[in-house]
Amino acid sequence: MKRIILISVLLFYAVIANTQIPYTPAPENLKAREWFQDAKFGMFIHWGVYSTLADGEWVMNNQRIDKQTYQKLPSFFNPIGFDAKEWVSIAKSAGMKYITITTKHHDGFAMWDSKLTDWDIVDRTPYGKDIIRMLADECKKEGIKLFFYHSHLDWFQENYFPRGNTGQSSGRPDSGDWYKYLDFMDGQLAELLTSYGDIGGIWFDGHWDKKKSDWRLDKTYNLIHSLQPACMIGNNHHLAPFPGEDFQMFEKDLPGNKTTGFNTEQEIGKLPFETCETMNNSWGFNLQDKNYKSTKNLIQYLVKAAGYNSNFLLNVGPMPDGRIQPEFVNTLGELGKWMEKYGETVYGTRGGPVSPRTWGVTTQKDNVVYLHILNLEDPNLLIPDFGVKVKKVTSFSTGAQLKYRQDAFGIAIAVPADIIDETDTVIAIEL
Ligand code: FHN
Repeated sequence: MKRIILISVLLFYAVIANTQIPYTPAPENLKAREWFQDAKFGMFIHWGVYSTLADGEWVMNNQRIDKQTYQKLPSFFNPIGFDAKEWVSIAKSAGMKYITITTKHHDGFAMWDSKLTDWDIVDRTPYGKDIIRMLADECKKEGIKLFFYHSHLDWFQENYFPRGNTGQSSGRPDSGDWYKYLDFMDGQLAELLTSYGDIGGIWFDGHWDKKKSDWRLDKTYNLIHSLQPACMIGNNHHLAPFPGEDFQMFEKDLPGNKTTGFNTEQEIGKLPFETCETMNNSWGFNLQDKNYKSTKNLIQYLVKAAGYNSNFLLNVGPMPDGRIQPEFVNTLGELGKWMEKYGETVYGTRGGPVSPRTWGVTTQKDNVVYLHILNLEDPNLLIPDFGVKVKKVTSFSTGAQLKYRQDAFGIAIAVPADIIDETDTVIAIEL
């Protein structure tokens, strides 16, 4: 009898251990999600030793540089122009509320003082300082939330084996212990979440390199949430969200548009959204990439994202000397001026009652719906009725009341020529 009881107890625990407990976000995590959705605009920073080659963050893979050769790069990395204060001030004056920085990109190089490897900025570069520490301190001082981009994919670690679709020319042996790699990754994440204060979120990337592998995401996600329950997890796997995630990102695309080719399987979930985009065509510093997006284009991208109920994370790839290139700084300054005037129609809003159209998008805060007209085709705009009585329609920039009619056919609004702004004509509908 005793034996039967013992076996039953053991069986019970074996079942419990293998049962996945559904993820219930902590109250502080739900609060963080609200904050995130209100914040709307963040700065993405791709920076690493690859910037010395001025050919983007994929240079190790694209130029087929083996690991031995790539290890020369840290000795060229001496960013004496890096000033955390300057970066945070550029982000703040652009109207950005948070920063997401690459702690480790696919080359595996740690931009903080990792105790688990010497493949890091403090141990390998003449600069020898922990830029994550300096940035974290400055962000805290200035009220900017800090998020960490962290690459699952690693072209440097030998235990990242079997290898995935990329990093094939890194010259690593054809053997390695995958679970040791995952332990190492969890260890590095634990360092990042226990030494740099409150972290807004972890922005994973690179899962797509080995989609079929056992990534042990539950363990990693549980670790993050147990160390910092409010820390939001997002994973750029280009799929529908996995359990344990707190936001969903869309790379170079608006939620659901599936225009990039690599996100055809990406279904929209119920989590807060974030769209990320580059200011030229590169994430990491690229000397030859002069395809700078105009201020108008970027404002319209930000506004469209808001209309899709999404944040906008705009990337800069700082130069090897640590400065953000002047072309980006100028454009960000112009975005900041626009946000000073129109921020009210973006911050704290959610996607409005009329879904995105060819003429533009809507956002809403409390009893005000903002029409963002990005491409007006006719002097009168007819929008579908959304079932609430309109009290007043005004031009957001001039305050002038506009003529409108609300009936069974929808809401028709007269848009006079003198309020038209070719970047974004904002109309406020008071309900
Ligand atoms: O390979 C990366 C790329 O370098 C960059 O970090 C972007 C940012 O969204 N994500 C990956 C590609 O999906």
